[in-house]
Amino acid sequence: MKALILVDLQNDFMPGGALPVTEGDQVVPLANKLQRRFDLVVATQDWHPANHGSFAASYAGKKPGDAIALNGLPQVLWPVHCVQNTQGAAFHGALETARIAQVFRKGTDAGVDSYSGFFDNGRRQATGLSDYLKARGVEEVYVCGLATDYCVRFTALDAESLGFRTRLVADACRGVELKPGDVARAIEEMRKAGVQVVQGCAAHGCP
Ligand code: VGL
Ligand code: ZN
Repeated sequence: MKALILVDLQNDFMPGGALPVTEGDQVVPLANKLQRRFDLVVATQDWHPANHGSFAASYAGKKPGDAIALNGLPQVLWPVHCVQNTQGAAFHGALETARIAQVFRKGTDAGVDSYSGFFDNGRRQATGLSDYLKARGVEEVYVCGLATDYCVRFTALDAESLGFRTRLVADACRGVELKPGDVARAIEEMRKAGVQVVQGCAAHGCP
C-alpha cells in the first residue's frame, strides 16, 4: 500500500503569501494529478498559534531570518505565517481536497516548531501520521509540496527513518532557499538517507 503526503500547500507559502515560496503555486496542478494515482492521500497543514515562538514578531528586536534557540532547539525566525483559522493557513484554492483522507496539523505548540509532518522538531510529540499510515498498511510514501528545504525535507527524512519506503516527487516541490543551494543540499541529504528522488511531470504532464 502506498500513500501520497501533500506537505503544507497553504496560501501563506504561495506567491503573495506571508512566507512565499517562489513558484509554490506551480506545484498545485501536479499535486492534483498525483492524487489520482494513490488509494490514500493525506496532507499536512502548518497551524500556528498567533504567538508562535518561530515568529520574529514574537521577540523584540528580531527579524525574519535571525537564528535563536527556542527551548533548547536551534530555530530560524520566520514572518508570521499559517496562523490557525486564517486565510493564510488555508489550502491553496486550486488544491483538490475531496480525496484527502486526513489532514495532520503541526506547529500548534507555541514553544516548539514542527517542520516534519510526523513529529515536532524536538521529536517529543507525534502528530499521529505514522500510526495512521501504519494502521492502513502503508509501506511506501510519496512526499511532495512546500517547502523542499524545510517541511518536505523533514517529513521525508522522518518517513524514511520510520521505515516507510520514501519517494520525493522533486518536481512537485519548491523550496524557500534562504541560502542559495539549500534546495540542492536538502535533496542530497534526503537521497543519502535513502529517499528515492523521482519526477512527476514526465508521467503526468505539467501545464
Ligand atoms: C515551513 C518554515 C516555517 C514549511 C513551515 O512548510 O516548509 N517553513 N514553517
Ligand atoms: Zn511554520
